[in-house]
Formats: sequence, structure tokens, C-alpha cells
Amino acid sequence: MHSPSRKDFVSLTFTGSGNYNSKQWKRQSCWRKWKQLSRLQRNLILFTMALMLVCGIATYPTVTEHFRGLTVVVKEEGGHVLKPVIPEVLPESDKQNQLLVPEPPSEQKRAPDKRGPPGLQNRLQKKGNGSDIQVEENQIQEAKKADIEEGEKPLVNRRGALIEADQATEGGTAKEAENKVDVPAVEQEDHSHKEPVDRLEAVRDAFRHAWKGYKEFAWGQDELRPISKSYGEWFGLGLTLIDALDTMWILNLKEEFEEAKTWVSTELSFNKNVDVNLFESTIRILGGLLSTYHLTGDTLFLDKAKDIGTRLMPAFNTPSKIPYSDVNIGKGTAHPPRWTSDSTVAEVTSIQLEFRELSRLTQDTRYQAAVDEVMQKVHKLEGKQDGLVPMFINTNSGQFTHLGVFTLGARADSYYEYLLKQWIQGGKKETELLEDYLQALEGVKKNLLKKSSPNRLTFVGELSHGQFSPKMDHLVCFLPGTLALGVHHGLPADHMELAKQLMETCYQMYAQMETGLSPEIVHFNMHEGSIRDVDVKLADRHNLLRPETVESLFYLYRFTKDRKYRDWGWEILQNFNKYTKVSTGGYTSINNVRDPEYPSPRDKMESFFLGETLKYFYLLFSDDPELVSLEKYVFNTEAHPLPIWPSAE
Ligand code: DMJ
Repeated sequence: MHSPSRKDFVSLTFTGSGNYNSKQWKRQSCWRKWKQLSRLQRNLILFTMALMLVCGIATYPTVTEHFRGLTVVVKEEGGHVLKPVIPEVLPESDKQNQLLVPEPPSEQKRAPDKRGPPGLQNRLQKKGNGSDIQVEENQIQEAKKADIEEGEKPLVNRRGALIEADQATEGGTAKEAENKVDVPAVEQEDHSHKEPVDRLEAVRDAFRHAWKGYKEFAWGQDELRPISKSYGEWFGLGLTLIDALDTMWILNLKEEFEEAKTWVSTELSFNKNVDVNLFESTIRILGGLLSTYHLTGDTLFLDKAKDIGTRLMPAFNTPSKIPYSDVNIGKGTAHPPRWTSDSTVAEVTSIQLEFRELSRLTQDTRYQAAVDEVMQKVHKLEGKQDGLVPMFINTNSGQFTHLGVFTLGARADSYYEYLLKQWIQGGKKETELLEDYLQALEGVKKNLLKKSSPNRLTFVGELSHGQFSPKMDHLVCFLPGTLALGVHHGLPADHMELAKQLMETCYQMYAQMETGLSPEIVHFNMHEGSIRDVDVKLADRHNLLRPETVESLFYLYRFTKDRKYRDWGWEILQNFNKYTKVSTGGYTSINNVRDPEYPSPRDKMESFFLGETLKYFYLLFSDDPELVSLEKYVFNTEAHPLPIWPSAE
């Protein structure tokens, strides 16, 4: 059967050359159109096509590199530009210079999987596809190399995405800003192919970054709130600036020091109607001014120290001569906290180094007499257990209160520290102080020292009415350093063994956390068969940028020269940079050291981060034992070095 469709098909085939879908028709049509164009139009089209061809050839490598991830978009003055991620090959001369910088020590070459017990490692791995993590790490490292080449700090958020500094918190509420807190590039953990790093310079960089935030958003105020780019007031006395003065001097940050000094000389006034805490203002302000005076020889700081010291003296006008916690430095009045007439034992027994030194410098004995009287009274008090002291003392009766509870953490910690340090400061003559210190250490060994399971870490727990609790504050990590300092000054060698064991424990409080940063409080497991040594309660997971572990690492390194202490410190510094650094300036305390995905910034940079933590990092990495010699100085509990008195005094 011959169907009509077949006819159509034949007809179509017959007219094939006129098919407007055919290539030949298109060619003919284009050619006809081309011939219809004027000469000018033809030249214009030819020129445009030639231009496009040239541009295409020129940009081909850049575009393909970008799609292959070899470049990053970097904001520069005048707009965003593409930067190569792979650094250019160094000229031969530069390569040689690089080799002059010593390789990081071999102990650093730690496999990344060494952090924490297996339980923790599993948790970390579960958080994502292993290969995804590896890709992110590679991107971060590549981006970091590119930024280093550009001479600027790379900015990478928690998930590894490059972000612009300006975008981190700008224009948002504090809450929005929290979600955007960013961190710099992750440091490689495998140090075998790591660039040599100048650790001292890394600390100076960290200080500069913290100072940048303080200067821009909190200048002359007590504390920086780096996320909300604002500040917090406590006493209204420029606490961070004063706490950081001697750190700048020690880190040789001259420019920063000079601008701070100008503020002290032109803006700082203690003639203010404000309530200040006696202990905090003594260790941070009086201590900071005295040590800066000693380091610089500039009497501006001594005058200011005398002013604040004198204004704090009304605190000692109590029935018992045990000082009140609060003083109004403008009115000259003092009072206990509203809810009690108790003071904290650590607070009234950790102001001695500063007031004693003020007396020595001014030849005015009133300061020393007041604080020595406190020590003499506490020395004789009932209520201690094997040299351990309760946490509270009543300003009316002069007696300990809340008996039967003993800790080396909050509210008691620096009592023990200052027993030893006053003895050192005074030329090792005040034997009562030494006796109390040695007895207290025996009390610690007998009542508070235990081992964890499974790794048998030595830790210092707490005692409450005979009941032991395996709770240890991060604050207790001052103890390894203090023990080592005592041995350096001639105390029994077995204290050094204990110092080393506790140092390991304090390091593990960092290393066993997912962020590599210690929580505020840990609970050690003591039951046989425990999976991990350390548990952390939900409410205790914060990190306030505290110094105690770094402080102890500094002492342990100074006295033993064991490089592992430096490497532990280096690890901790990198984790501060990774999880607490805010791109727009400053560092923030965080809420959750167990969540590396979202450590949850608290929007506060404590003054002791500059006063203590960064200073101890610097001293830990410095090879110069004369940089704040421990033969000449004793650090107060806020890391302000005060001179050991010459033996004649
Ligand atoms: C500092 O103010 C001092 O080190 C004090 O003795 C304890 N608390 C902080 C740091 O953690």
C-alpha cells in the first residue's frame, strides 16, 4: 500500500536542497547575509571576533585554575582579586635563609590521631565524612599558604570557608555576630612537612591581634567584647590596658607600649566614685603598675601604684583586720559583698606580694604591715586540715567559715601560691610561710591527690566534710609551676616529680578535648575500666583564655629544658588561634570546648589573656633565661614580675 505519507516523504527528499534546516542552506544564508553587510559592518564584526579570541587565550589558565581551586578570591584595596594559592617558588637566596630557621623539634611530629582516648577520636571522626574533612584541610592549607605569601593572616571560618574580615561581625547584633565568629587557618598537625615557625613571633602576632581589637573597640575600658565590637566595664579603670603594660614591654612591642603609657599618664585617674574588688585590683592594677615600674624605671608607674595602693587601704579597716572584699576608691569606704560579711581566703592572702613591695619602694610601712597582719592571723587559725585552708574567712570574727571544705581551685588557690612566693620575695627568711607551704603540700598529698582511670593521671581533687570529689578546676594548674619554682629555690626534689605528673594532667585537660582547649572544670574517672580519664559537665565546658597551664609549662620548661613542654604550649596557642580568635580583632572566651564545629563565643576577652596567658607563652618560647630571670623576680598571681628583695633587706 502506498500511503500519502510516503508521497510527502518523497516530495521532501526531492526538495532537499531547499530545506532550511540543512547545513548547506545555513551556509548559503549566512554568506548571503554577510555579502549584504557594508564594509564597515564587516570590519567591525571581524575586529570583535579577533579581540574575543585574544582575550580567551590570555585568560584560559586563570579561569581553569580557579575552577580547579588553585586560586582564591581575596579582598584588596580597590576590589576583589584572584590570588594563586600555590606559592611561587622561592628564589634560591630566600630558600637558603629559610633553612637557617631551626626545624621544629621532633616531639612535635605527632600523629593527628594522638589527641585523646579512642572514645574522643571516634566522636571526632563521626562528625563528617573523612574525605570531606581532608579536602577542607587541604583547602585551608592552600589558602593559608597564599595568604602568607601576601603577608596577611588568612581568614577561614570553622568549616574551613574563606571569609572576609570585614564581614565577620559587621552590622549585626551580638547574637548574629556570634554565629559568624571566624578563625584563622588550621595549623598542620603533621609537622614533618611544616614550614619552620617562629613561635615568639606567633605570640607577638597574637598579642597584636588582641590589642588591635582592644584599641579599636574598647580603648581605655576594662575589657574588650570582640564579637559585638564593644566593651565591658568592671571597675572603669582601663583594666586590660594596665594588665598588659609589662607584657608589651617584655614582648618588645614598643609602639603599643608607648601609646598605652600615654593613656596612663594623661587619662588614668583613680579619683573615681567606683567600687573595686580589693584582690582583683591589687593583682592586676597595683601589680601591673609596680612591675612596669621595675621593668622600665619610669616613675609614672610608681606614682600611679602608690595612688591606687593608698586608695585600697580602707579595705583593712575591719574589726578583725581581715580586709573587706570591696573598696570605693573615690570615697575611701569599704564593705563586704551585700550577702555576707565573709571574704574569700585566696583573696585576702594573695595581695601580699604587691603591698609588701609598695612599702619597700615608698618606705611607707603601712602597706606591708596591713597584709603581714593578715598572714599572721591566718597562720594561727583553727579549722585547717593538714595545712589545707577552708575557702571563706569572716571579716568580723577573723575566723574561717564554711569549715570542712577544701580545694586548691577557686577561692583557695593562690593562698598556697603566695605562701611560697612571699617566702621567695623576702629572701627565704620568713620560715612560717615556708612551714605553712610545706605542710599544705603534705595535706594535698594525703587528702586530695588521686589517680584517674584508665591512664592513671595524677590529679588534685576536693574534699567536702571527709568526702572526696574527683573535681579539678583549671585554676589548679598553677600548681605544677609553683611546685617546680619551689624546687628551684631548694625545696625537696620529689616536688618536681609531682610537678611533672600534674603538668601532664593539665596538658591532658586540653588534649583530650575536641577543640584541644581545656574546660573550666573537669571530673576525673577513678573506676577501673573507665573509657576515658576526664568527664566534663555541661555547665563546665567553657574556656576563659585562662593562663594557669601555660604558666606552669613556662616554669617546667625553664627548669627542665624538656622541649615537650614547649610543644604542648605551641599546640595550645594554635588552638586558641583556631577557636577563639576573632577576625576583626581580639580573642573571645568560648562556651563549649567539646564542640569544634561551634565552640560558641562568649564575647569577652579577659584582661588576663594579655596580662598572663600571652606573656607566659612568650617566656615559654624564649631561649633567654635572663628575660625575667627567676633568680631576680617572682611573678605575682597575675603574672606581673616583682623583684626578689636583695638579701640585705
Ligand atoms: C587571674 O586573675 C589570676 O591568675 C588569679 O590568681 C586566678 N584567676 C585569673 C586567671 O585565671
